[in-house]
Amino acid sequence: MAESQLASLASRFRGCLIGALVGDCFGEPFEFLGRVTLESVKTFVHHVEADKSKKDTKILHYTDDTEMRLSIEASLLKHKGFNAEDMANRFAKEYFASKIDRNYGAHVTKIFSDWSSKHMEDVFLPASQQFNGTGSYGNGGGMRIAPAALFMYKENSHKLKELSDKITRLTHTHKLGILGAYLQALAVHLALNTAESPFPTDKFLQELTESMIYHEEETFGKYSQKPPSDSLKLYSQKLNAIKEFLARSDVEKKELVKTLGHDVTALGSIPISIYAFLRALSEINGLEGRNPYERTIMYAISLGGDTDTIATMAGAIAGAYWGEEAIPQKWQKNCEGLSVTQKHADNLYDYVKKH
Ligand code: R7I
Ligand code: MG
Ligand code: MG
Repeated sequence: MAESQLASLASRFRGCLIGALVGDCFGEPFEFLGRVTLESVKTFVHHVEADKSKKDTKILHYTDDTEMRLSIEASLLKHKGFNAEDMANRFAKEYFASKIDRNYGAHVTKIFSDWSSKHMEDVFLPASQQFNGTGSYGNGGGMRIAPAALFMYKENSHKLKELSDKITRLTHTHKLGILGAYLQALAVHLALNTAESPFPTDKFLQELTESMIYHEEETFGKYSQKPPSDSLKLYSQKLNAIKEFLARSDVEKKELVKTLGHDVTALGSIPISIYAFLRALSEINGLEGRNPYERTIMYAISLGGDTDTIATMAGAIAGAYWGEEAIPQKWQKNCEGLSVTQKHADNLYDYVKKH
């Protein structure tokens, strides 16, 4: 596909969800491995692509990121919108039914047990009681939120936020967990709605930053625009840092990770996912001959840390812009859950077209 040729909307719906799936499945073997390099990611991808003997090709399993995403899609489609009890039931049912360890976050599974063991009048209650009542700021809200952006394709960002917040609050009630999931949803929504080529990076970052400043002020009150020197505590500050990094050609992984993070928190993983997508719009040393979607996934994983989640979030944004055709067939067919993901993408596209 020529990079200047934009994919159809149906292809972008598929690209977004398959893009997320591939990021999860490819990132999973590297999650919190001590040392991940671009070379080790390339070796892994070559192995997947070699595909010499079908017998040797083990399917790559997805993790919690995808399992929960699939439940969100099924629930939104079934109820033509958000239904808290149904979505919670699906999250818990899939978790307890799975024969594979999907590597869920340490605290979120307690919520599933609470839903299952107690008569829940309020499905939002268990999440709000976690961490002494502040709720989780893990990246579990952001990792699974892409379908909300597809479902809200025609709606404005306020409607998108309403849906994103409701879905996230089922398991994550900390303000940073909720805001982070919305930032990821908005990034996917903007990418999906971008009809310009080349990708308008400055405009995209400006829209994300303005929205974050607005909602951060609403959430935390007015704050100084000057970031604290030791760490960045707000999404808008991290987005400013991304802009500065993109303007430089000499950014080392160490500096990126120190500033943006690559951990299981929402604040420590959603900004670096957005950065990976934007950085991969341009050539990356060592990834010559790879298209921008491939670069996004390989580069995102090479940044280490929470690799399945960072690659799934970066992959959702990249796929929403570049479309399904940008994702190599060999990558797709090695991932567990491809056909159900394709079906959900098509059903969401049909739903959006009719409403
Ligand atoms: O956010 P969550 O669903 O985890 C998602 C991550 C992804 O990387 C997946 O791929 C999977 O591997 O896990 O699960 P939570 O248990 O809600 O949050 C993840 C972790 O973040 C928690 O287990 C805590 O270690 C940490 N954390 C907090 N620590 C202190 N105080 C989240 N919130 C807090 C907090 O308020
Ligand atoms: Mg995971
Ligand atoms: Mg993860």
